Formats: sequence, structure tokens, C-alpha cells
Amino acid sequence: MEPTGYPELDQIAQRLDRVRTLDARGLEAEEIAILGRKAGALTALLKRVAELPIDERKRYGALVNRLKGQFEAAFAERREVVAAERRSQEDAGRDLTMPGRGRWVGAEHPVSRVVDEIVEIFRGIGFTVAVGPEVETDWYNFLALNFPADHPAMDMHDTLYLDAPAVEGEPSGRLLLRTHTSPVQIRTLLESTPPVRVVIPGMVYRNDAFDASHSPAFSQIEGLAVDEGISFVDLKATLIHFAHRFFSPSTRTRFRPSFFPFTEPSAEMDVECQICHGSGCPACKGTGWMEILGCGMVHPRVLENVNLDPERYTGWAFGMGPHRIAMLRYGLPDIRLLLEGDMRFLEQMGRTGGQPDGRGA
Ligand code: 2NL
Repeated sequence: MEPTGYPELDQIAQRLDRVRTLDARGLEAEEIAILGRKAGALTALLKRVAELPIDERKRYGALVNRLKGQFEAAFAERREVVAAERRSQEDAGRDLTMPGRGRWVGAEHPVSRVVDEIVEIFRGIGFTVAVGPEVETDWYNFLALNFPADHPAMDMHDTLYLDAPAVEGEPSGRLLLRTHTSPVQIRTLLESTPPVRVVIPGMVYRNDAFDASHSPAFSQIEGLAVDEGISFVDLKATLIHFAHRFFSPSTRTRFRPSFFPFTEPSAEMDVECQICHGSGCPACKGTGWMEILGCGMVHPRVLENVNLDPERYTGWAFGMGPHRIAMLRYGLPDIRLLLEGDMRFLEQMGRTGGQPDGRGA
């Protein structure tokens, strides 16, 4: 560059060529050193223009401004080059032929699937869904359901009681983990007036050992219909419809007499064995049948306990265990498979076509 006659300008001008050798950090520092608003070398010279004699001012000002423009252009150009270099370095570390990372594909748990299917079948015929607390009082869990106060189910050996004071102001307020979802039905009946058609899915708890067929925590779905003029015919028709939708339209069913404190008469419902279809196999212990639920006409005393007149209203109810149903449907030998979260089992159940009947695939 031509000398200008101003050594301080020429000195700064010498730094212009170096700009295209700077890296990102050096570039930033140099911009501040030359053009920085507070301490930039050129900025300082520009401030001095005003102090010069009037005839010099014009030439000097033009020289400083030209140099400023040259630096601005050089910095901008260098910024572009540095950014492009960084982009190409990033691209160099990228291997577009590398195989993609596999995604974890989740799947519904077999018990969730069974619960959802059961709920959907009943919703399809006008039932609504209700849920309620898992900690209950012994009135909602037992006494309202016509359990006598000395019933063995109320014993500490069968029921998990909470180590907490009883709820005051309740008819009987000892706190426990609900042993069935029936207390939610009691709450529903207390809160509404018939017609009532409701299904209640949820976890229930019993003081049981954890073995192949028992667990201290398992799921239940109960259903309840209360209205004027409801009979055992409604119970049978509805539950047979359910079995045909859930298993298959040709699945045979049968009802056997049974006993529950909260229903009278009571029954257990069997469907033909889903493994051998009736010929007899180890899964059905050679009987050709599998028990899927308990049911019955709501006991008149249960209706009275929720302030309904049993002369006017009748109802029916059922209860079944989705863990058990899932074991029957998928031919599982051990309930612990459904509760322990072993990925080898869950991946097998979740895999497309991995289930015996191909459902949910
Ligand atoms: C079973 C049997 C059953 C019910 C549950 C019920 C509820 C109310 C009134 C009358 Cl509020 N009954 N529930 C009725 C019959 C059987 O469950 O074996 N469950 C796994």
C-alpha cells in the first residue's frame, strides 16, 4: 500500500493483509482491536480528525474512512471463509453411508390390551367407565357389599390393612387396600340414580403369596347394571355377547351356580378352552372349559345399603381378572410373567404376530 504520509495510518494499514490468515477467534479479536467502538485503533484516529487543522481534515478523514471500509470488507470476507471451512469440517465427520440407529418400538402390555378391549366391548353397549380410590374403608369394601362382619375375607390374613387411624364419621372406617373394585360400584350407586350401567377397571390387593397363580396385586374389571325390571336374562345375554366379542362369535359358554355375599343368585361363567377348543388339554386340566368370571343378581341388601328400594330396582353384576384373562388368552403358565417386566417376555408379546391369535398386531 502506498504511504499516506501519516505513519500511524500506514501502520494500521499493514495489518490488512493479515486478516485473511486469521481463524474465528483471531478474527473476532482483530475486529475489536481495529474497529471496536471504545478502543479500536481506527476509531481512535477518526476521533482525532476534529482536532486537525481545517485544510488537513478533509484528506485525513477520507483516508481513515477508506481504510475503515477496507477493513470492514476484509473482515466480512474472512468471516464467510471461516464459516464455510467450519461447515466442510463438520461434513467431513459425517458418514452418510452409516446404518441408522434402530428406534425402540414400544408395545402395549398384554394386560393393558385386555383391559382396553373389555372396556371397549362394554362401552359399545352403553356402559360408562368409572374409577375410584385404591385405599378404601372396610364399609365400602366389605360391609356395604353384605359381607358379614366376621367374614374370613375381612381377616388380616387375607386383606392388607393400613397402619393408620380409622376414618372418623364413616359407618366403619378402618382403612385397607381394596380387595376388589366393588367399592367403586357402591360409590357410583350412592352418587347416581338408576338406570346405572358401569364398568370399573383397576388394581386390587390381597395378602397373598407371589407364586405362579397368585399375586398380592392384580387387576380386576367389574360391571354393574341396575334399573327397573332387570333380570338374569339380561345378565346372560350381555355376558354371552361379551364372550363372543372378546374370544370369537362361535365360542361356547356355560354358567355354573356359585356363591358371593353380594349377589343372589350367583354364577360362574366358563368359555370353551381357548387352547384346545373343548377336547381337553393341560391348560384346562382336561375339562375343555375355562372359568372367566363370576356374576350374579345384586343382593337386595346391597341395594338397601345404597338407599335403593329392592322392590323397585334390580340389577346384575360381574367381576373378572384381566391378568387371568390374559393368561388364558395367550396361554401363559405363570402370572409373574405379566408383573415382572422381563423384556424378553414383553418383546415377544409386543412383536407383530407374536401372539397366538395375532391380535393387536
Ligand atoms: C369374581 C367375582 C363378582 C360382583 C363381582 C358386585 C358388585 C356390586 C354388587 C354386586 Cl356393587 N356384585 N360385583 C358380582 C359377582 C361377582 O366378581 O370372581 N371376580 C374376579
